[in-house]
Amino acid sequence: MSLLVDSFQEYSTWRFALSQAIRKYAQWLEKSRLTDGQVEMRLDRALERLTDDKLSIAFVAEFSRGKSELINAIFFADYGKRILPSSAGRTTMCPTELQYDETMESSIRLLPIETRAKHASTAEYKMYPDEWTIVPLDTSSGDGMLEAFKRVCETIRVPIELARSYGLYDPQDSNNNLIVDAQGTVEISRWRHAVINFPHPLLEQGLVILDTPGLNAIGSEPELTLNLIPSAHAVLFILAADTGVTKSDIEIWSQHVGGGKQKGRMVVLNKIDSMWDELKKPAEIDAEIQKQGASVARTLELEHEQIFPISAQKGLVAKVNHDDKLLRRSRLPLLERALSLDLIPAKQQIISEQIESELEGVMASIHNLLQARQRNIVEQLFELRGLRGKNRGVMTHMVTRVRNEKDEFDQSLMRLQAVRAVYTKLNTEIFTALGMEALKSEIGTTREAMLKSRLTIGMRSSMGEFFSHLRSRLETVSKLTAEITQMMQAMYRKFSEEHGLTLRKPMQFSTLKFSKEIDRIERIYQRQFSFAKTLRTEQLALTQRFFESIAGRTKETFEIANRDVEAWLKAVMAPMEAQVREHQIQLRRRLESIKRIHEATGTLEQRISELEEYQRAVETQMCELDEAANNVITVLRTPMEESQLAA
Ligand SMILES: Nc1nc2c(ncn2[C@@H]2O[C@H](COP(=O)(O)OP(=O)(O)OP(=O)(O)O)[C@@H](O)[C@H]2O)c(=O)[nH]1
Ligand SMILES: [Mg+2]
Repeated sequence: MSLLVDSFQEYSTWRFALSQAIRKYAQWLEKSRLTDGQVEMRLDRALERLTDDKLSIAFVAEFSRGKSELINAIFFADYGKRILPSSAGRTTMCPTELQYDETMESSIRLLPIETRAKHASTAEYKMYPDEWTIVPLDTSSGDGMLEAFKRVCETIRVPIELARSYGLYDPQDSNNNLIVDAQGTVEISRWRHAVINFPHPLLEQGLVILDTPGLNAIGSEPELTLNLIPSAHAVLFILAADTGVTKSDIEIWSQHVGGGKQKGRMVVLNKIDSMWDELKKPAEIDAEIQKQGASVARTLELEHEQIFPISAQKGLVAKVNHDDKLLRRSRLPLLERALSLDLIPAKQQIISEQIESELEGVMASIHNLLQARQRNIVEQLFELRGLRGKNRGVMTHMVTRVRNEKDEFDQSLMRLQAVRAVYTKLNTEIFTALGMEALKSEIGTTREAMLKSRLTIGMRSSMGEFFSHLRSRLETVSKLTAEITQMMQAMYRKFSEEHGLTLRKPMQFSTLKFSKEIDRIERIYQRQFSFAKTLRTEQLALTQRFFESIAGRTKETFEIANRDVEAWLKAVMAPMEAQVREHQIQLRRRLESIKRIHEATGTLEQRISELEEYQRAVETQMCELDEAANNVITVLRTPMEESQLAA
């Protein structure tokens, strides 16, 4: 197996070890009765993030550059044959995702092309299984799989008018190379999107592979440009040595891959075997490959090292026949190595930072709680030991003192009630600004305005308004959360100064990542639509379809924002409530034990030794807690063996 496969497996092992450590920590908390709903929720979120973690790799290129062949060579050589159909001319007709979701049977789900006539994005259609044609997949037979996979390539002939209304045929587009036959029909893909679900070991571990069709199809499916390609962790852009860099290659590169500015974007120069001329010396051939690589780098404005010359076909053949010499010659292992070095450590770092920030708060609040408990015991012991050999007068004085302390604390609790009321009010305001209902109505209004307008200018202004409304909603949320942070900070300070509670400063909620996402969506929209004044039918159809994808993507963004802000709201309030509860209990206990000693219903020494025993128990708890927490942190911060990756 390749290095990429190995290091991906290692990454999965790490994720599993981390889940185990978090589970152990959670179990310990439960055993020690230190959890509450809020803590549980946050630990669950971290665990969910780990199990749902996906690694997606997209293969993007003009048709026939060898995308499908390269996927076969990197991932599916162990089937001993070509699993994804790959042949001359257009083969992959629609975007194809390969993944494994264990809640679904092995199958190919195909979304009919007719759905393009409706205003819904593929992402939305994914929520309605009945809209898809399902082809069962028999994974025990390689031939059976191959047959089933061919369905993805099916085409139909439709009248030009229909193709135009789907946004698939535009006579004025110079990249358009659909041929109209005598009956006035053109050949288009039968499907709009395909999802292949089967339990391949890598897919089981969360790998998602995206195979795409050439420029025509990429440009007409906004879901790809807006969502699937930008969100892929790695994008491999493929050129072919026999065709060189064509105009449409460059268009795909700059419009859809994003010009290589993002991390994890790689350029593959495929089919170098077309340069393996028997009459030339190996050194000469190498020099030619070098030269072409350098020329590609110049054209795309990249460093030479960023271009990977390979032969996918020879790589696949070499793997199937266990021919090491040919495999080396195909240079496929060099690409795989670069991909794993580029991709997996970065992915691990992202997820470990996310999990750490999620857990940090939980761990600190539990730690502080136990520490407060310890401090309380120390104070009580000090108090009680001081009573040894004292007369009743001193004890009466003591009872009064503790009672006063309790009264003062109760006063503060009243003030906390008032803060809670304001907090609830601000909560409501946040969800009004960020709520899905509000977003849906923004989308509705914009959609209507767009349908009415046939002029670019009208369309532009309604889109512009849409984005600026979304931004101002996020700004409102930002202001409201800042207000809450300030209020909570004041409350935290008060409780720590007046009652000795230790609370971590509440963290500020940031809407930055959401407004960045909105900016990103708007940028893609602007890059795509620099049309003339009046829109032609197919441009209109495309813009409207594009809007549906934008709407879908913003809905997703808002859903995440809602979830995040909800978790944050709990995280600022819950630790304080837990500590306040704890402090209340301790004060009551203290008062009771002093009262009992005062009324001579219990003895001082008995109470002292009870407390000492409790102190030892809490100390042990603290040690256990630190151990469980440290264990999680250690796993979290263990980067995958660099040496292994570099091997
Ligand atoms: N000589 C040579 N041919 C290759 C190589 N890789 C792919 N091919 C051939 O190129 C043709 C296209 O390959 P595909 O894998 O179907 O290309 P694709 O990019 O998936 O094309 P579409 O699905 O049509 O968008 C097929 O005939 C392959 O056999 C290679 O490394 N060397
Ligand atoms: Mg293909």
